Amino acid sequence: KKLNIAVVGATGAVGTEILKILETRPYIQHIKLFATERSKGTRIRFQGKEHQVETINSQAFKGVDVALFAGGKASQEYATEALRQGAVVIDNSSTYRLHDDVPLVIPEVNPHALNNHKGLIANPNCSTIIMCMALKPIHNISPIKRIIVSTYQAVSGAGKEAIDELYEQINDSSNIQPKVFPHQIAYNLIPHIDVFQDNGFTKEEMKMVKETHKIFDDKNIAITATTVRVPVIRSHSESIYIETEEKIPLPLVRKVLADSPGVILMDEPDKNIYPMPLKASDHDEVFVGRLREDIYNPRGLNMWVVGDQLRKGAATNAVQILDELLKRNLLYSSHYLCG
Ligand code: 2RA
Repeated sequence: KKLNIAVVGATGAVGTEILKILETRPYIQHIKLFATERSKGTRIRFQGKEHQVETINSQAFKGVDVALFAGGKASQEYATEALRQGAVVIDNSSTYRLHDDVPLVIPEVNPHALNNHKGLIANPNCSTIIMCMALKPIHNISPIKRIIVSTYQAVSGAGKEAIDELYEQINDSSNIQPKVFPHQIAYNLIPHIDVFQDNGFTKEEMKMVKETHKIFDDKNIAITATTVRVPVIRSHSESIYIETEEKIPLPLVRKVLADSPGVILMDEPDKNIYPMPLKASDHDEVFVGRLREDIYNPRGLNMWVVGDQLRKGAATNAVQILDELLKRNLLYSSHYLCG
C-alpha cells in the first residue's frame, strides 16, 4: 500500500529538506503540505506534481497515514490532533522527546525503540544525532563513561530567518540589529543556544545530555556540553572527548567507524583531510576525523565530528524513521489500534 503523507512546516529549513528526501521514496501516494499563514498558497513541485501549501484546519489529517512535523510550535498545537485523526506522527520538535511512551530514535543506533511505539515518534535534536552516530559504534565495543563535547553550530539550525540574518550582517555590517540571535553573529561566536537553565547550562546543552541517555539507554554516562553558534551557514561540527571503560586501540576505533552505516571516516591529517562543514553539507552521513588518543588517559579519545544538521540531524533521520517503520511493519497509530 502506498502512503498518504503530510508535512507540517513544509516551507521551512527542515521542511524543505524533508521534501527533498521524500521525493526519492517510492512509497508515496499523496502528499499534503502545511505551513503557517505566511506561506499559505505557495506552490511546491513534488514527484512531478504541483502542490499548494495550506494552513492546518480541523480535518487536516483525515486519511493521512504519516504526518512529519518539521519542528517548532506546530507540534504542540497539532501533533496530538494528527494522532487523533489516525496518523502516525514523526516529530522533529523537542516537545515529546523525553516522554516515557515516546520513542526517541536514530535508526542506525536504536531502531528497536520503535517496536512499542504508540503512534508518536520523536526525532532527536540535531547535535545529539550527530554525536550519537559517531559514538554508538564505540560504545558498543566498550561502554562510554564520560563525554565532553563542544559544538560549533551552523546558523541554519535556527531556521531560515537565521540564515538571512547572517547574510544581511555580512552584506551590511554598518547597521546591525540582531533579531534571531541575541548578538551579532557575523564575524562572531555566540556560546548560547536555546534558553539558559537553572543549572547554568543551556537547554541545547541539556538536550545533548538527556537525549543521549535515552537513546543509549544508559543514564550513567557523565556528559557535559558547551554549545556554540558559529557564522557557518550549514552543518554542525563537534569536538568530542570520550572516556571508555576499557582502552580501545585506535585502529579498532577507525575500523568500527569506517564499517558503520551512515558514518564516514575522514581522517588523513597528513593530506589535510578531515571533516568540515562545507564538505558535509547536503550529505546524509556523519563525518568523523581527527581521531587521537588522549595524551594523559589511555582510555580517552578525541575526535572531530561534522554532519549536515538539516539532513541527518533532522530531515534524513525523520524519513529514515518512516523507512524503518515500514521495514518493521510498524506503521499503525494507537488511534488506529483502538479503532
Ligand atoms: C539549533 N539544535 O541548531 C538546534 C536546532 N534544533 O539551534
